[in-house]
Amino acid sequence: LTCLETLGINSLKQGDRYFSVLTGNVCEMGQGDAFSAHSPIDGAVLSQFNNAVPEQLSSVASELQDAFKALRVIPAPRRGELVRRIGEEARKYKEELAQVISLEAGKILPEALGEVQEWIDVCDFAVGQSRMLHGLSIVSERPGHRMMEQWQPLGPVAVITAFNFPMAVWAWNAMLGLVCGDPILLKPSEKAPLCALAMYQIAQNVIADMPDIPKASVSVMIGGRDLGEAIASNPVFPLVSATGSTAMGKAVAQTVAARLGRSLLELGGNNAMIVSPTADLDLALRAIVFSAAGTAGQRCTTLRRLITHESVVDGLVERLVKSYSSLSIGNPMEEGNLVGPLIDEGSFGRMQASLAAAKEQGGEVVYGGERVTEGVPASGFYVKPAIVRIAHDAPIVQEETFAPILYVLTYSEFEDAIEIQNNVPQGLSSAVFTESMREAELFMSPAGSDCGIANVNIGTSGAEIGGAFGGEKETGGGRESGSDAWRNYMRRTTNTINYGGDLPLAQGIVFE
Ligand code: UN1
Repeated sequence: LTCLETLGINSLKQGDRYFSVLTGNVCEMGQGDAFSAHSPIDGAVLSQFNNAVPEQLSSVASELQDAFKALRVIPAPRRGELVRRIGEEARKYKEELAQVISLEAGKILPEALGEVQEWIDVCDFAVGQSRMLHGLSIVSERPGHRMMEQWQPLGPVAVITAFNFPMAVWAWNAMLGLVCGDPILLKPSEKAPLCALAMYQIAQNVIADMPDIPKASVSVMIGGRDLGEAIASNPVFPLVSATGSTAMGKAVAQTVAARLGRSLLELGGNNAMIVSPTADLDLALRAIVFSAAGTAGQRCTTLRRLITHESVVDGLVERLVKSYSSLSIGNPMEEGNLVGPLIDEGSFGRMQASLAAAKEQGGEVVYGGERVTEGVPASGFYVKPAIVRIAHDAPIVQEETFAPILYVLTYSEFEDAIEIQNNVPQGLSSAVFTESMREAELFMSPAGSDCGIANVNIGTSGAEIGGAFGGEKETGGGRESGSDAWRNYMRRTTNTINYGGDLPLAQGIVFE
């Protein structure tokens, strides 16, 4: 595995075990249970760790607190320079970084390269932002007074990530958090720990040449659920940013709320696309296949529900089946393959259970769903992406199954399609394919999609970093990456300054 060698990850171990606690100053073994991370490609053991335990958090937390004291007074453009150099390193090692993603998450190389590109893009965005942490100037009602608003660094930020975007999600949070003056502690998915070490190594290489930047600004702890809980309950972290399942997010949010901390959540999606009778079906078809079958259905933005007008549904399903049958499924590191493996056997089991439930609830599997064993590495869980025709009110359609299952539903009136689209607990991404300006505008209006992302004539997945990313309801309400998401990582202060010789009170109060 030359990519690990080139990235210098192999130095982050003792014997055959990687470190689980890394703060730039300290690299330590975890003191908890041993675990190994396997490649979904062929089930091979990729790395061995010991879980970091909650007792190991307190020294890390105090290092991050010290780091914060230094980082918060370094001018933001200098922190931008740190992120600019991290972006340069990510560019330099783009290929190797993508390989690590592919090995650990099973993503096909073009998509893994795209993920590293998200990291690079958000670096550029954050560098610009580092000179635009603007506050407001506010007029005062009092003579000889002036008011303003400033944005100040918030404190150490904990970032808990999922296996499916092991680099991009950290980067959205960390690159912005760093320019905002916050040290970042990453707790990665235990399924993708080497990605975390790769990012750590890239950042530490940069920090080594910038002695004013505290090393612990980019820290990592690898551990299990108990470590996540310890992080969520620790008041050293004013903000906990968590990406993953709704169940995990609810647990984190409640723990953080109990100490009145802030959480930034990006949880499950149950993303839908409405296909209107006016739609450009050639375009829709391409968008559906990438959104539904791409990444083997393992994006939180994956298209899961296709709400199709009854007049076009049969023809569209026929074309979809044809296009699904030509998808090359196999080793994600081999050129030409478009669908890689599921992350593990558990994921395969959940997919099969959902398909069985769909059938029980009157659904018809019109394509796929079964395991592929020919022409793919043994021990990987490769599947044919499934297409299921089912009633829109079948209970299984309410659930996010993190696998490639596309439920095809039908509608007759456009307002009903919007109703169906909104009638799930999640609210991440949505799309409409239509040539009707009225339908497109209605879909994006207050009476339209209730999701954080509402697209017209493009799919539900593959968002650019410039927009605010996230969604409503059980998706958790957070917005990360572009737009004004930087404000999550800062605290707002309101300043009132008296430059006069008198002390007039607000609201005209007389107190003497
Ligand atoms: C995720 O699946 O957690 O919009 C993030 C997209 C990607 C990010 C997905 N840019 O599909």
